[in-house]
Amino acid sequence: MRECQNGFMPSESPAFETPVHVGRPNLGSIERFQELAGQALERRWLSNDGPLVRELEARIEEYLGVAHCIAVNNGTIGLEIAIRALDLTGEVIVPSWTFIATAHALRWLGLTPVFVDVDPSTHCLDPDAVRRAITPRTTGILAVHLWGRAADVESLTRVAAEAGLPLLFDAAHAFGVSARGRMVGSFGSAEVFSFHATKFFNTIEGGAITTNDDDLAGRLRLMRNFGFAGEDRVVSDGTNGKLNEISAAMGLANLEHLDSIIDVNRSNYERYARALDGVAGLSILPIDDRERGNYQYVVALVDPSCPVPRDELLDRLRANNVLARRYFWPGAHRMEPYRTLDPSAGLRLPNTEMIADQVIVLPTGTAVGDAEIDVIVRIIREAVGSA
Ligand code: T4K
Repeated sequence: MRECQNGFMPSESPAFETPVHVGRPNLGSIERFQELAGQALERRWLSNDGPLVRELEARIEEYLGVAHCIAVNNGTIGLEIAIRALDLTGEVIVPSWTFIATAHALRWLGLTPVFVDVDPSTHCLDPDAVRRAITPRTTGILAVHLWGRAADVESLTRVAAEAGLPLLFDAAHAFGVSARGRMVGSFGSAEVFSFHATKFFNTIEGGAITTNDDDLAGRLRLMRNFGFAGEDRVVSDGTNGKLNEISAAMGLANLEHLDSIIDVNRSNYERYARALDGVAGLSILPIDDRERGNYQYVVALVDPSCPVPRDELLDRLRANNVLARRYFWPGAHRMEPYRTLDPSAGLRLPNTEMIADQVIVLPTGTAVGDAEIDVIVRIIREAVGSA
């Protein structure tokens, strides 16, 4: 018998023989990927601004309606390059309710993340709380479109403009998502996507920074490649943020199937929402269907009125080989080094603390079919019903 994440021992006969995961990669056409990757191998051009990377960047610019896409080797490096290119220093406002990479990117560069609370109805930064948290030491705002729900871009843009601060978006979850009818990718000074294998659109590892600012785009391109402006001319700080050609091949192959992947995600999301409707104390975080969504996360919220505590329900799922996750528990402010640096941060983050105790992310994506969802729903309903 294996031991589950929370120390719970699985029963002898789990509902699934092989695990059903959160984060199973979506694959477009494997043949198309092999064809494109094969071309790269034959060209013997494998990295450093290759033709597949350029093609991927052009396709993304067109899809998002943004002037510049700078492909990078992962979302975290993308955030770090954008933070450097925007000259952020000192303190930057950021949610604690996000994947740890958002805060860590700041800290890795010697900046101080100042955690601000989120709006419980969207799980994204609360613009009023941001306004109240701005001090003379604040040099920027790093907002997150969590779960692929766009943050309140209008209010955040207004708050940033009033304070004269750059606004950067962590759009790791928000490829293919719109806000106010406009694709995420051209809000704020820049936006940073992750194309990690677990994202609904993936380049294995990868990401992109997008912006409409020509000067900023120039700085971002330089910084992605060690600051090289020519073969032996280095004109700025820089790092190695380059995406390789095999990853770009995966991106191009997956891009051709983007709409059908979103259709599957949406259908999975709706199946869960319908089937779990009415379960006591459990709800699915709604998605604003006036906007385009990618539906890549199915976020179940288990509130205190649910007869089964969240962690017990998670244990029950995991005992049945449903590898659901309690992302992003317990919140960045309760992880190191932030916990030690500011042990009382939770007092200023009541919504984050509440949400962190409620979330279970359920498996979805093209590897999860109707039959699996029906079984997962049955496990949840039985757990709640028998409590
Ligand atoms: N900002 C935000 C808001 C983010 O969510 C992320 C990343 C970033 C920034 C940084 O972007 P990147 O630098 O990563 O591009 C995963 C991903 O590694 C991470 O990219 C993602 N967010 C985060 C939400 O999820 P873990 O620690 O949960 O990964 P892991 O290894 O536990 O895998 C998750 C699930 O996926 C497991 O059930 C296994 C499954 N899986 C995973 C891989 C890689 C597969 O089935 N196949 C696979 O190939 O972080």
